[in-house]
Amino acid sequence: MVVLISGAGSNLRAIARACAEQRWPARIAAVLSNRADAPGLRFAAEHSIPTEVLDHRAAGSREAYDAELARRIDRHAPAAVVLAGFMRVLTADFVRHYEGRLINVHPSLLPAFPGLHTHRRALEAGVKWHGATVHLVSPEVDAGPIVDQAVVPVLDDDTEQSLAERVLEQEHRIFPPAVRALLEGRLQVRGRCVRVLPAGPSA
Ligand code: NHR
Ligand code: GAR
Repeated sequence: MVVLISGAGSNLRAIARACAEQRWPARIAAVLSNRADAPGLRFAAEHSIPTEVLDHRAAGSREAYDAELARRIDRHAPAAVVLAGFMRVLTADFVRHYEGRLINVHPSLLPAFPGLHTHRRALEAGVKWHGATVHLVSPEVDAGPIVDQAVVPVLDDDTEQSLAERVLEQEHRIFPPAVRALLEGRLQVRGRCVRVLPAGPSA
């Protein structure tokens, strides 16, 4: 798989750990970031995972950026492309190229709060429950078939940060098994609905 990041890379770490500990028949071929200063790049380098930076500010257009991104990704011929805190909206052409093998973790209970600043918006909306969603990526942002979700309570004294931490913990719990199911061909997609078939017997 190829993992795309923009930031801390804690979901990248969760996937790398599960992949190693559970001996997935897979490996992270490369980590790509649109930001040279993404802390997640250091984790990858420390674990001998090849890294590449492709700065979106150097590209002439979204189409040009995504075309170059796809070129870099396709060199690895990945079975899955994982968005792990990747902060750039991808063009429809890019998404279609990876249809069925492009997966994202989003920090809200979709379809509530697609897009950015989800924790702030959840607090402002006064919701009592919030969470995380793993979904297959479709051209429309944060609207693809839902693979898994996890719920957390919103507490009276929550801040954006305290809520983000509680959600992130759940992302780390649900994202790796979803990526594994995708890699193992255990996602059955019918329209917007995804059935996750059980894992086979493990060693
Ligand atoms: N691309 C498509 N076509 N479909 C999706 O579902 C996508 C996607 C690209 C990224 C992740 C998503 C999230 O989990 C994701 C899903 C960035 C933005 C955004 O508005 C929105 C959603 C997501 C990621 N980014 C700004 C942009 O102009 C830039 C923000 C920044 O650089 O900080 O691209 O929430
Ligand atoms: C995660 O909460 C992820 O859901 C979110 O950014 C964080 C990345 O953390 N993604 C988005 O907001 C995408 N728009 P990480 O770098 O530690 O995995």
